[in-house]
Amino acid sequence: MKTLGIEAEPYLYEFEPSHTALLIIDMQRDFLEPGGFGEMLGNDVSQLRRTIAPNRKLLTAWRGAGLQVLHTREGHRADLTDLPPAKKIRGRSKTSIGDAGPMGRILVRGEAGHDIIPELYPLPAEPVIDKPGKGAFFATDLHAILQHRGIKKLIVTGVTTEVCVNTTVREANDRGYDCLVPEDCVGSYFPEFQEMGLKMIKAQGGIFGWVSDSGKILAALEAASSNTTT
Ligand code: TIU
Repeated sequence: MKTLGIEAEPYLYEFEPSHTALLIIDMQRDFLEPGGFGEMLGNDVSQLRRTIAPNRKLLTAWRGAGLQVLHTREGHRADLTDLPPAKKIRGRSKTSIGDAGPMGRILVRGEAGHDIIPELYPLPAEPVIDKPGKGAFFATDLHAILQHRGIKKLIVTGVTTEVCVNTTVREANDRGYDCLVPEDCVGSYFPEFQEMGLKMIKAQGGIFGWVSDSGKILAALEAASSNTTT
């Protein structure tokens, strides 16, 4: 496939599909499912759950086009040796990371709540990046994997818009990747952070990246596949 264009803000996002990966951030049961850690903290998970259907559609189309997909999960080792003490006590919540939660130990690798929701479950060939922080590049091998695979651009989706998605887009930008964020595929527990989190990315001529929606990505893929078949 040749270079494609996606209508986006602040301007057209151009990409070569074989050098562009779909990076799905932290679509984990503890953040999205009713009864999980996110809801236990008093958050409205419906604000995140509206992203599941568009992510699924985009993931299906991206896989169908034979393009690269990576997933991330926020969480820690069972012995919590990679959990900064400051992160453990932040929030002064009675229940925190590593404690028994509604779906196993909270944000601990291997526990049910830490895993990715079934609707977007990774295929065996799709790398899953286990990250201890908010950004997907910190203390992970994500950059190395992307380099080995010739990836130059990222479509970044997932949750939450202003926390792990924003931090990852900023980290990616500093490492030379062009990021596009489809707004219907990212979610925040707070509508005002959703709006501002996206504005921050595309402001100042795309200071961190581009913002669009999944329909426009699907349209670009469809146009490319009909061009190659006719
Ligand atoms: N994945 C991610 O964004 N982790 C968070 O802790 N997000 C919150 O919004 N709390």
